[in-house]
Amino acid sequence: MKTHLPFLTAVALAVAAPSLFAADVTGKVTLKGTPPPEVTIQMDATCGKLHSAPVTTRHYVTAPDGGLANVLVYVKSGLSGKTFEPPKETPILDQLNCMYEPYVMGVMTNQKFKARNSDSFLHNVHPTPKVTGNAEKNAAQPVKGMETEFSFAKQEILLRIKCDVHPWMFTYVGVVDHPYFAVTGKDGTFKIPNLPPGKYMIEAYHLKTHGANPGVTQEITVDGDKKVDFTIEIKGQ
Ligand SMILES: [Cu+2]
Repeated sequence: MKTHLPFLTAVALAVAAPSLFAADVTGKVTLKGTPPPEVTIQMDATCGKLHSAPVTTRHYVTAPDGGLANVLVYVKSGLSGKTFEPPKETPILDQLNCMYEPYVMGVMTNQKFKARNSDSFLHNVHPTPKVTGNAEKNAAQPVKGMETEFSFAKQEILLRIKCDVHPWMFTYVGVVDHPYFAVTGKDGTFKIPNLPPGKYMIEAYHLKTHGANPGVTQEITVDGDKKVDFTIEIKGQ
């Protein structure tokens, strides 16, 4: 029996002190209510011929069960006083067939990301921030494969980027002043990894639903992996 004691001690410690370990916060955002129909985009001839079917706006991208894509889920409060280094990864914001991909993405403040032109004609990448300290920029990309690096210093939810050549091309970047954020996928799920133990307010923000208002929030205590689901309701219908 003696030989089992170290193992049991280790188990007891792990159970007694779960708060020593960072945890994953996962969940799903579900849309309640029927979204208005998307609008068909009227592309010019050059762009139109790249698509075999009509392309629409992406205001409410939902799964059959109501899972809502393109929601920025992030820690709204609970991290104050802490500073974080921006992640080394440089996410790609692509321009392909006259559409931005992805439609919503997240980066940390001062994290570099690259806008790329994957089309064989001119796009320009034109961020139009509203938060003081985030600079408006404009990068013409006349050649296929061109990449331009961007980063923004201040938190902004969400920062709009447009293409001036193609007036339907918009994309939105959640600039968050820490690394604990995620954007929901096509099924509405998200994962915020490695959140340190603590008490947090988590916000789920959806551009078309919330606009200038805050998203929906929940308070959670992270002392191990946590599941937190959100419902976003379309009002006024
Ligand atoms: Cu364009």
